[in-house]
Amino acid sequence: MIVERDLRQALADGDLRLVFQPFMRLEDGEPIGAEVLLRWQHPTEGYIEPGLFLDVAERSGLIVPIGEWMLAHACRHAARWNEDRDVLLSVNVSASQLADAGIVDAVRNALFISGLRPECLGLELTERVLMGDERDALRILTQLKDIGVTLLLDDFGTGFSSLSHLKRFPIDVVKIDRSFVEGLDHPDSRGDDAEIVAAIVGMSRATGKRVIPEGIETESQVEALLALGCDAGQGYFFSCPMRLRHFNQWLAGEAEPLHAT
Ligand code: G
Ligand code: MN
Repeated sequence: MIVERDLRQALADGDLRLVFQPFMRLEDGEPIGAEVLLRWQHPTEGYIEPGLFLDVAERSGLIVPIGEWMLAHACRHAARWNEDRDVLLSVNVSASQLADAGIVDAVRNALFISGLRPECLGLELTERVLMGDERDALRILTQLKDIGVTLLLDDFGTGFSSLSHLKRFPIDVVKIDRSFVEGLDHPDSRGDDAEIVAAIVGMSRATGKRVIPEGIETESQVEALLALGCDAGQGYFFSCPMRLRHFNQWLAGEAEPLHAT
């Protein structure tokens, strides 16, 4: 069982790692950004899935220092990539991070120290994160938006009040949940999923938001998404999350992306 003490130690010992999964332009497969994900390389237990420790991190409050560490490192890498190209690097933000007003200072500090342009830092929020006290969430998101960062709504379409979230919060990018992308491959459900994706794209466009469908696994999904008016996307079809070195080499055109073996 994972306990708080182990996780605290992991943070101190540098056993938490960042991996990077690209966002691609669908038309030509050019990288336009990446999502940063967390991994724990345990010295004796081996690799531990984030699903197994994020809960402990949330409940113990350790997610706050872990989140600050992620922000600082992510911004430092993104600042370097942005010397050559425009890359959006997005970090997932959990409910307790958003409830902690310290996130505004953490974002400001990470941007200041790295020199990264604010719009190149993305913060991904799930609809679950926005539930709780909506007025508090709105206040903090407004402060973050004032700094100039990009706000992404993650797993869109799976939450309870998706449309009201789009209306209420200053969202820049809608990440279409992979459950809608999956069906684009299957003739049986294709009709429904294609209509739903088309509706999300239309609504997002009309309200000035970009869309990034997630969980793209096949070329025919890419084609379907292009036909539905999506210009960007993310998923194993392009690459699994890559370690920093690999990601750097891939960005420089010196390595292939990572595909599941
Ligand atoms: O909730 P969020 O969208 O942040 O989830 C990110 C997770 O989704 C990561 O663990 C990542 O490995 C996984 N993921 C990324 N691309 C794909 C994909 O194409 N298919 C599936 N099934 N999972 C994916
Ligand atoms: Mn995400």
